[in-house]
Amino acid sequence: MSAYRDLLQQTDPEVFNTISGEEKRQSEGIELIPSENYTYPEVLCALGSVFTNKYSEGYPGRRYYGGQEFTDQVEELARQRACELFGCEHANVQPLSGSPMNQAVYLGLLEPGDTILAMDLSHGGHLTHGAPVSHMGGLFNFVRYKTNPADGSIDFDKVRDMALKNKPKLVLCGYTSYPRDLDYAAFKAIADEVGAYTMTDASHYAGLVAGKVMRNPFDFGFDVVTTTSHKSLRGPRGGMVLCSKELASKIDKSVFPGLQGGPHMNAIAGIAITLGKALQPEFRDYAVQVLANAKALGKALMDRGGDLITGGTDNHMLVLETRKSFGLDGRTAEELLDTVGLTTNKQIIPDDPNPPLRPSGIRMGTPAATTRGMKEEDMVMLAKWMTETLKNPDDTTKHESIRRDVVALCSSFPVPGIS
Ligand code: DSN
Repeated sequence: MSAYRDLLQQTDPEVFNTISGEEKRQSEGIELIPSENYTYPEVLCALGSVFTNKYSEGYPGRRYYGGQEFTDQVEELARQRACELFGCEHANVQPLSGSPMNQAVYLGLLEPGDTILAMDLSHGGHLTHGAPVSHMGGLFNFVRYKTNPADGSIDFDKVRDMALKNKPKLVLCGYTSYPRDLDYAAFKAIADEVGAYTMTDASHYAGLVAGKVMRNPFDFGFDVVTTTSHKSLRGPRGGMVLCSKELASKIDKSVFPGLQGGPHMNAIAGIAITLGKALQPEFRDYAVQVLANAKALGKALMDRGGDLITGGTDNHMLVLETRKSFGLDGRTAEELLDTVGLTTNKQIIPDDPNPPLRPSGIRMGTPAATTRGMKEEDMVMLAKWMTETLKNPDDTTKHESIRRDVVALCSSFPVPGIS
């Protein structure tokens, strides 16, 4: 929290207590949700800065309000750093988060009713990739390809057949729950054959692309990459649309004024800081360690009877089939792990016969634990604690003992930004 925490404690102890409670929860537990991370203290500083006071509709050099000397500078820094980091020609850093970021691409490049080819939700696609419950799912015609849950492979002959039959205007890849890398060349070849745009939602793994440990879709000629700025990039909550110069105007108009009003300039300052950090050589070491930790966690879980969807991971994420492995649904597993201080999230698995609030698995990831400095040997401990908890769901004495061990481990790995 900022330098003003004493003031907040005095003036609004109720809100202060929720923040300090959350600080304690984050410090004394281990965050394993793959989409979460601990941002930099410098980003917390930017988020709490006076940029939060400023309205900046428009883009640098072309705003609808006065007083933009410094907002222009910081947004330009964020845009330039994004282009340098991801090797693209244009970056829009204004989307308020992941959903408006993807919506801006669909609405900017396509017409309502157009077809989009995307990954099936239960196989790892995201809600904003056309889930029937989303507005985008109603506005556009999404057709969905699946994966082979045994090894994560995608049958590109089938994807091509779907493309030839449905004539999508956009071929979308990227995911929220899929532990493998993607074959962008194969997606691009199919899109070219049917004259479709190519887009990747790299929100989960953009930090790993930036750290050069996963493939970069722009190396394969992709038109658009979207990414949130938190997750593996470690930034504030926000979104970015990265694209060619050719698409820049359509994308910019779609974000503002098409979909949003004033951007959150405090978050954009935080994004600029985050991208500056990701351009440093140390960020590559971080990305390497995220992957090493995920592999170590996956192996240790499998050694202890855990059944992982696709049999392992090539990225930061693992999906554990808890029903098969431990006879527990994902919600029960999530709740049990919460009691020992290990935070995961319940997760549907490919073609899950069970409902999303009581699915067959949980999802885990290593970006946050790696930010705290944890290494492979710590992942083995986590796997031991997780499997002991899940194998003994009624043994509260064991859970209390594991909880103490988790707190002890956490004390050696402080959370950045929490003193
Ligand atoms: N909520 C994010 C995730 O957990 O993947 C994406 O919206």
